[in-house]
Amino acid sequence: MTIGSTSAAKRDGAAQYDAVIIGAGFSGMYQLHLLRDRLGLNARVIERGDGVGGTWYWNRYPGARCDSESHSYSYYFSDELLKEWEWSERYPQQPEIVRYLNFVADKLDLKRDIQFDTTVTGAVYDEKANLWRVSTDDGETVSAKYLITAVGCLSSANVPDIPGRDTFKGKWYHTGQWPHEGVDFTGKRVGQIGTGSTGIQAVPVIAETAKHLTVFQRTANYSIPAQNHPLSAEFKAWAKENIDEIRQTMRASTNGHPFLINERKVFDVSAEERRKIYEKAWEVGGLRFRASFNDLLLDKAANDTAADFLKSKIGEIVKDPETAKNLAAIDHPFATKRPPIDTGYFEAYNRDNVSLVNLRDTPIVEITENGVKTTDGEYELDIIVFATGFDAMTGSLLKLGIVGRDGVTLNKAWEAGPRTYLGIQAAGFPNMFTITGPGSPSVLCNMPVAIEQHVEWVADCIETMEKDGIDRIEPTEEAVTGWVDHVNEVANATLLPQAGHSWYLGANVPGKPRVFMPYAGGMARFRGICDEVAEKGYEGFVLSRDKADSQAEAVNA
Ligand code: NA7
Repeated sequence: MTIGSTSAAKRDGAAQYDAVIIGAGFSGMYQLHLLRDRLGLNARVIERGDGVGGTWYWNRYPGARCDSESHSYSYYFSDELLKEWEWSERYPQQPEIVRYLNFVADKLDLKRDIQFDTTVTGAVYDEKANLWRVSTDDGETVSAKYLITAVGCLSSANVPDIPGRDTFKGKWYHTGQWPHEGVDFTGKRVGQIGTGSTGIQAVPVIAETAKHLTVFQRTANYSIPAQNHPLSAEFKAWAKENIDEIRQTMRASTNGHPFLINERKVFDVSAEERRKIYEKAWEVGGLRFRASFNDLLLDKAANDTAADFLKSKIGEIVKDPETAKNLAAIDHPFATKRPPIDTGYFEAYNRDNVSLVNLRDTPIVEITENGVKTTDGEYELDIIVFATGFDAMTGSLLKLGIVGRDGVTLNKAWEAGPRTYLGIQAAGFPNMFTITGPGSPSVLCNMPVAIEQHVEWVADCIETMEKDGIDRIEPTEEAVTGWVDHVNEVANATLLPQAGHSWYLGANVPGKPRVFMPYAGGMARFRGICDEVAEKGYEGFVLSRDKADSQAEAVNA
């Protein structure tokens, strides 16, 4: 087994590591911990930001908060970490999450092996040397046997190329690239484009200080109150005393949350009972609403009952009938796009300083130097907030400049859409692992649960390779094709692909291939499949050793 040294070996003047990990969010940090501290490998993390946090490092917009409940939005690999850390609210705010990740990084002494403020500009597989050559914007190139991309699913900002954007005389910001010093909205006329999870969180907070906030809505969205609150001393104690049980629930659940989806079906109960169930779920709040019945994502008629309930709530909350009508004009089944949860979103439209523009009726024509012009007229603005989401799941990967075997780029290999085996590896890119990549549950799951599973699977795989003297691992084309088919099959068995404009399908980015990217078969099932693949000697992968004449020889074919 290769035992890592504390500093990188130098070959041809360049630092050589066992593993290079790109990104220092939840995934990259844990991957570093396992490779360095469990396997004894020499691993280096390269991170663009000047601190840990990944997605949470960048998403500092007003109201930024996690939609997973805080006691489940933690690393569960260490009881010690769980016992030492204390979350303050049901849903953690962005600064608290960054504090948590710094606590973990310090506790595990991770920062000494993270190179901050450094952007990867290319990662090229050198077949002869069986090394990844990773170049960065500081002009350096390092190499490693293993390349692990831990770049997150939602970290490549999608700033729409609306004509005239650069002529705007005011300031504009994307929520995912928010200035660290914050933005003062006091006395400002603000326009916000986008009403996804981010936009829905931002509206009530921006409205508190802006002179006026105009929300430009393209697709109306469901939202469920988060019912956020400070955590009681009793709850905090309960969470620490029941770590095993919570871990078990999250592992058994479809979406990695600390609650299970109810077994009953929508039409098993009377209309009156259903209404009561939905009312109760509304009061409990958050993503638990989705767990009220087990067929909400399988049966359109069942889904309609939830959709109608949620639309009726908008009508009850929003006083202006025209605004209420536009907010409730939702065109997709409930939860087929990521369902937002909010704190005072619909209520914000009852303020005198908030108004809604329905872009379906009056689309944006251009951005002018003064503001946003729709077919209905010009809205004069001082600040535009783009809450327009991300080039999700593949955007950040494709920006890395990855080149695999025979000079084939990842962009070329994925030009018709991402193709992976288990979301972990792509054919033609030996020893490259993607954490929560397309084809894995990732964004359909409470992310830390998906991340821990992937990171641990990758660490186990690398451990096996090092022990057995394996030089490379790579999936077969057949395994990749089989997995892509399976990902489509399980998605098509649900209503999820019915939201034709969802980022799950890549439909929010012009020109992006429309492929349902996350694995919709459930986290627990996915974990079982991955475990079985490993138990069967990495079925679907080719593991090979170099022979003396440097030709590769498959060892598990
Ligand atoms: P989302 O969910 O992709 O939402 C982006 C929003 O921006 C959505 O309402 C889009 O409308 C809108 N949008 C995007 N481009 C445009 C243009 N060109 N014109 C008008 N409106 C536009 O991103 P979020 O950041 O809110 O959430 C991402 C995830 O982060 C979330 O699901 C959680 O998992 C955490 P559209 O629906 O495309 O018509």
